[in-house]
Amino acid sequence: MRIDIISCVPKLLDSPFSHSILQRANDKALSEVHVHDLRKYANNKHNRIDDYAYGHGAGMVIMADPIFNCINDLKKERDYQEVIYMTPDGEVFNQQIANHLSISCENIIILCGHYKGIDQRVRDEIITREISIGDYVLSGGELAAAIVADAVIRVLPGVLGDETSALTDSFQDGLLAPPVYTRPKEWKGQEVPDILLSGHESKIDEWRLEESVKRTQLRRPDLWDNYLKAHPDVKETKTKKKK
Ligand code: 6GU
Repeated sequence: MRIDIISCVPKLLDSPFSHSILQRANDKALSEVHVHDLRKYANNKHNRIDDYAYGHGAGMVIMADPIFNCINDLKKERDYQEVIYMTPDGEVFNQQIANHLSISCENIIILCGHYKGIDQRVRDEIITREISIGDYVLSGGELAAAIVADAVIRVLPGVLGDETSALTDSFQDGLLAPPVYTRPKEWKGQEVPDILLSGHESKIDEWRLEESVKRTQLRRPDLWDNYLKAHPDVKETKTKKKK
């Protein structure tokens, strides 16, 4: 998968893709991330890409032309399945969206907003999808774009060493992940749960599911509600067990 990120502060994106899993995905040629400086597409000699908003009070807005020119140049080279605009008023990002993008896209453009946003006409004309990472406002879309790219790349087949490890992430089955332990067996008087040392695989899986359920019920009743709707069979056994 290829991800092209367009930004007016490209330096903000130097580091996230040069370490750990994302670096490895890049080294294994499973993903490539290219960052483009929007200022290079300014159509004036002062390199200006923003201007005052029409109407009063709204602040600076990124102009349509630099964005259009940059995306057009990219589209001349290859087809893009999605042109995503990162914006706090977009659809809230989640694991399902990450999985979907990962499965269905070969090439993606991610456009980062800044200031008061981008000219609405670009959104209407070129953008295929608008994504937010949550209900709070960041100074720009760069960190949000890095988050989306990370979540999408890590679920590409072959990126994680152990193929099953993305499947056991929190959210993949609609539940939070269970607790995990490593050595030492006893730490500050706290023991690792016996079941994990038993070697009894099916019992361990059962314990993990129970812990996932408990954690989800306690911390994310909204997720638990959705889980029950998707698994009508679970409702009975779990509510019986709780009694
Ligand atoms: Cl995508 N951009 C900005 N600027 N703020 C955000 C966001 C995006 N998602 C949540 N807050």
